[in-house]
Amino acid sequence: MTIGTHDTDTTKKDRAILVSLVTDEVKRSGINHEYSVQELVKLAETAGVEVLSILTQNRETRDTKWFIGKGKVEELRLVADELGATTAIFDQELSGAQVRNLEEALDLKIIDRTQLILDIFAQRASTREGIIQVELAQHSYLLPRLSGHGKNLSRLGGGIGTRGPGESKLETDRRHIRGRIDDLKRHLEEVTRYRKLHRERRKKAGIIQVALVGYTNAGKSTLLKQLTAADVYIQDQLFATLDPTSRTMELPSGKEIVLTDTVGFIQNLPHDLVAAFRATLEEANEADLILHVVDASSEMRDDQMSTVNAILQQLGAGDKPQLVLYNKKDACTPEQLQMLPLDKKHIKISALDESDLIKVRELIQAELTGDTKQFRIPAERGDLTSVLYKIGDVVGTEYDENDVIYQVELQKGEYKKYAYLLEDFIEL
Ligand SMILES: Nc1nc2c(ncn2[C@@H]2O[C@H](COP(=O)(O)OP(=O)(O)OP(=O)(O)O)[C@@H](O)[C@H]2O)c(=O)[nH]1
Ligand SMILES: [Mg+2]
Repeated sequence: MTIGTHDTDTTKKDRAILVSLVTDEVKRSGINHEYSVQELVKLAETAGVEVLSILTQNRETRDTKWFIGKGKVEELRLVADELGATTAIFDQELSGAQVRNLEEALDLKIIDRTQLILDIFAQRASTREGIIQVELAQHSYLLPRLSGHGKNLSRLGGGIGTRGPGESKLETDRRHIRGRIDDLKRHLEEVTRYRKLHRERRKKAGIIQVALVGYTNAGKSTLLKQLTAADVYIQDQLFATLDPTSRTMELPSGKEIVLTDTVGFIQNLPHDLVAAFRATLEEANEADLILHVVDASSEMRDDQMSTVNAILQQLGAGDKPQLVLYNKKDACTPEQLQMLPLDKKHIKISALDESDLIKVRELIQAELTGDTKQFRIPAERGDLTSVLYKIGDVVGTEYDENDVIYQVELQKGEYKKYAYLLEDFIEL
């Protein structure tokens, strides 16, 4: 049996059987378990796993010891033997004891949905920040699952990829892992501070920040590439993007803004991951405007949108101005297109259609710029001139005796901040 440690032969693919347990609780929760399993297949493939078969069990509750029923464990063993599986991947989260029991009974590597997602992130992480965040999430996930059964620790840490916390780290005790978590948190704080400084600098310079946010595989990176000619990684796979990428983009007016591509969301995003990726996700939080990119051709469109909105809420970015871009309209059925609730803030596009990109640019501009206002500033209040340049674009100046009349195209957010200084000088 191979264990995903640093010396694993990566050319040997894990061969997995996927297992889904549909309990009454799952049914009540409204989660579409069939779709969830489809997504698990994609996640497994993304992680480089060959999916051999899918086993589903309907059962009132989960089994404390085995998670699935004892009979199903036996069935799993037979199917695994027959197909030559190395791994079983469960669609729900398992307890440490369940993982150990199953591993001992089946001699298979046991992985759950959360661990699979963590593994994908570990394979993808490339920046210092990304690597720290993933390791932190992995350790936070593993810590409560360690219980002194020494020989199992390495397996627990095994994972799919070769970049999980290695065996050597996991053979150490909990105390060591706690220490490592503290270290990682400290590193992360540094990175977060740096990122914050950077953002504040952009903010001070009056640069408007717009974030692309959405379910994984919706087309966020494609849009960034199309709108800014950025050289980014685009793949028909889940979690192609992990680290945020920012590029400047020009609006039709010629004004430049910063557009940021972010990590995709998924239903049941592991809690530890959301916590660890706060620094990254913070980009959405700090944006002046969120572009919510939706795969309009997905059968699960509405569920995916709710997932994204719920996570935005959780991050404290729920009330940010948002434009919804229903993407992949070229791949939609006529019925799907008809169902789209379109208005000024919800438009249908294809990231690959030039004329739609123009629409997106215009929409962003319209959303960011408010009305044009005139201000009459007396000569002795020259100090207010710099404020006028902060609240938007000065598009015209006229002189009238001792006053200067400025025409300003307002930036909504900025104007709000300074309106109190300017109230008395608005020219009606
Ligand atoms: N048909 C069609 N495919 C699209 C469109 N936009 C993006 N795609 C495809 O959708 C897949 C995912 O695109 P990405 O841009 O990587 O998606 P993402 O939202 O960045 O995904 P993650 O980084 O994984 O969260 C790729 O295969 C794209 O080529 C579109 O308008 N129409
Ligand atoms: Mg992407």
